[in-house]
Amino acid sequence: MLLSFKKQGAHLVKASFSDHKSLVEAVKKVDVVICTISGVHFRSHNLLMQLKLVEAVKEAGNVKRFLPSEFGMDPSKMGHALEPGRESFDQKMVVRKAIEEANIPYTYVSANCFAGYFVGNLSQLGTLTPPTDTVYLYGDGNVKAVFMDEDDVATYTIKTIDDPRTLNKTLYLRPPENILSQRQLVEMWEKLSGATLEKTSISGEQFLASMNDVDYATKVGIGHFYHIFYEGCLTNFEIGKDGEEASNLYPEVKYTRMDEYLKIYI
Ligand code: GO6
Repeated sequence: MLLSFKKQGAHLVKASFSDHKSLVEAVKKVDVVICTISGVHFRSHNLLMQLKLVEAVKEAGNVKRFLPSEFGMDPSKMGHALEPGRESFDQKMVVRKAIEEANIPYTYVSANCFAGYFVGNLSQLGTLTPPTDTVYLYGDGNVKAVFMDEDDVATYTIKTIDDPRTLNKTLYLRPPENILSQRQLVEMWEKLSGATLEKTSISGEQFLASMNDVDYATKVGIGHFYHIFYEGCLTNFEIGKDGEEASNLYPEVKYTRMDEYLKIYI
């Protein structure tokens, strides 16, 4: 992946999290730092590494904008989140605190549901492709979520890095046509594929009870899906004065609609 970036003209710089000086030197070469370190694959190290990066950015002193690795739900709205999924929100808040205490200029990107994890599978857990017979609906399936093509997340992220309107703010990706309920997503797929799926509703209690007897990653997933599809945590608040909405700031971006995105699964 890194070499493919190089092919497209990116200048790769070597640095190591176990070598503070090398991090500072790397950071000194750039105006903007966008951190995309995974919380899934490096769960135990994500916090430590991001704090080391914040430390390097602070010492380097030249960075005009820092974007920590967030790109999901807004962690500042997840203080009530269920264990064990809440860990990543708590850690993101620790990183935010370090950034703000160091007076580093920042933008937080709340990208909501990456399509690869939430759309191709019609938001079914444990699979990444559409179900063929039965689709499980969370409750009545009518709670609104926000679905984003990952390339559009990148496009909006790059737009924001030198935009004074997003300095020290959260950029929420909520393009109006991608604010959809799970039921609307399923209907899009049925229309596209010509298939009719049997719909089985799962109650919130039933869904939470399924957290017993599953592996750690699934427990995390169940908690997150619960907040998104039962509670509506992505859409149950208005964007306040500390936030901006991406499609509103950048109307020129032709974001991918989810019926278009779903075509690859036919
Ligand atoms: C994505 C997932 C999909 C989990 C967020 C288990 C943090 C966020 C929308 O890593 O747990 O099957 O905001 O079996 O702030 C994972 C998590 C989704 C992907 C949710 C996420 C979303 C993390 C699964 C599964 C498709």
